[in-house]
Amino acid sequence: MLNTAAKTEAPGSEQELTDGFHLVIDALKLNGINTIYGVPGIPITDLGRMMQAEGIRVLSFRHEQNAGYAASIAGYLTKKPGICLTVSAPGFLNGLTALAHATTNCFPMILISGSSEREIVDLQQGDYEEMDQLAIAKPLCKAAFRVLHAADIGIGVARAIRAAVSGRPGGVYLDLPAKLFGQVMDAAAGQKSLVKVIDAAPAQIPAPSAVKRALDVLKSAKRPLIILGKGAAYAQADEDIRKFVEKSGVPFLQMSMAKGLLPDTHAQSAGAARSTVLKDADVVMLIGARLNWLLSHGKGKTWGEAPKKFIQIDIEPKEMDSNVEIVAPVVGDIGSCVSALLEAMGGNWSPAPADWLATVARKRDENVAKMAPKLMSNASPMDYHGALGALRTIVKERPDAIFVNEGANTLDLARGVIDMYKPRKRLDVGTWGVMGIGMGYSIAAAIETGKPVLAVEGDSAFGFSGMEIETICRYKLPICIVIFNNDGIYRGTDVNAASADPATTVFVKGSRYDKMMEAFGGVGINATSPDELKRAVNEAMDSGKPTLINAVIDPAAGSESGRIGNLNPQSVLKKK
Ligand SMILES: Cc1ncc(C[n+]2csc(CCOP(=O)(O)OP(=O)(O)O)c2C)c(N)n1
Ligand SMILES: [Mg+2]
Repeated sequence: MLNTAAKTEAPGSEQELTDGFHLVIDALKLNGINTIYGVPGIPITDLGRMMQAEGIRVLSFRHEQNAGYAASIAGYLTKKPGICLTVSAPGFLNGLTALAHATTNCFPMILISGSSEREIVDLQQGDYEEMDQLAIAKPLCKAAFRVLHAADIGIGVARAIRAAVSGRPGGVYLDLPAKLFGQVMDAAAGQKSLVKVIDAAPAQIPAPSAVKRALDVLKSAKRPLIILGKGAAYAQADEDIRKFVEKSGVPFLQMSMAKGLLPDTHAQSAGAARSTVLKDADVVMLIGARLNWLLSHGKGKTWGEAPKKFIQIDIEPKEMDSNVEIVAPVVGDIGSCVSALLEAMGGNWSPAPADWLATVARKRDENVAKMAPKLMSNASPMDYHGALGALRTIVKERPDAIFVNEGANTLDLARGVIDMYKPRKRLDVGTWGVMGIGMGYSIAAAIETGKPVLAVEGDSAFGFSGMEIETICRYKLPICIVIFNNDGIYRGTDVNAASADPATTVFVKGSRYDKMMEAFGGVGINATSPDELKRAVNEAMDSGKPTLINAVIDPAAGSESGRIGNLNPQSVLKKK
């Protein structure tokens, strides 16, 4: 039953009452929100308890940032806002990084935070966990709201949901002061105040003229390229996107989290010929992908000398011309746009020139063949390619599993080596290249999809959210964590010549992260060769038991900053 109101004896009459706690719960349930990620404490401990009692799944984390990352990826996977629930000031701030991350990555998420007494906070009189949270959240998210009256909870929750998922999705902050939860009102009036959000993310249909313009440009191309971004994966328009790409006959690149939207092994995939297609293409169609740093802003060396025309499909009009001229902007939601493109192509569309596709395929096959022997190495200590070769086979055999990935070399090399076969199976550091998403993403992926999770983590990356292995063991989630342990950040070989302190990028040599897992009743394994690693991962995936595998990687194997070392500023002064 939705209405959680309680019968209360009011003097003289029996009146049914409800309060802020129950109205928040009812408002969320009415809108189909049934999972919360958070950390309890004043003023939201009882809210969490009551939510659980009312059948909402409440996952209690060890740090709000990880709960926030979990909520953000839950939003990406489900197209419903992921909810993170935090306490005031420090809990709120811990969750805020994830809220900003959700906004940057266009994931729908709502950070609901308890807050302290407005009257005291606003006079800066030093309340318990005093902070003007609404003001701080505002610049970091898509929208921010505060509810002061129980009768407004329904509207507040509805606005937060709609703001998070409509248009370009993003993070929303909802501030709920402590006093609100205890406010009492008539239950029937409370019930009436709730709002069910109808059509939370309305379709945004592109203009037919924009669709025609885009197809005209595509038709004129000699060497076209399609780039699929995570916006395309988010749209869940998988079938239409596949049909469109296949009908067009155009080679495609998939951005990191779009990998698997079409199988990476697809005949038109240009994944292993990235530098060739970026340089040589004459028309580039971006679908749910932004021309940000991840695509070198659409200009410069990466994009070569050949003049290019860009077609861009995005829900956000402001995205157009952000870095280069877009000759054919198509604004609308990806699902509507792709279906309109398909329809407008008609029955006799001539596919892209076959010689271009053949050139791309040749280059791709050459590069794949070059890489193959490296992936078969069974050397110990392992290098990245040997270890990834083993994991690549496992992912191929288990295409439904979710693959979570963070680190520097661990991320960049895994992205290149591990083929994905189904949409939304690869979850990683996203637009910011942020470390710390690993355990939060893994937990939410397991909870939201019910599928097994394989998390491949650099030893540094893992450290940002490592304490959540207790959470994983507590909820008995089918998550297998593989730590690529090379004794540090990028490499474990740096030396500090100036003092006895270790170099800034190195960790304790020979650490055994597997022992941490055992402390919480999970399975811990130390793997020193690709064969051992393969056996251990397969066993973990078969058993579904929380497992952590410490994969010992040669500390000298990595390179500075993985594949993006060029972004490091250089000192012009001579080294001392
Ligand atoms: C929140 C955050 N802090 C710091 C960084 C800088 N950073 C980039 S990669 C990385 C760790 C790389 O080491 P590891 O995860 O062990 O991967 P490896 O290259 O050793 O395989 C760090 C600290 C970041 N991206 N995000
Ligand atoms: Mg490392």
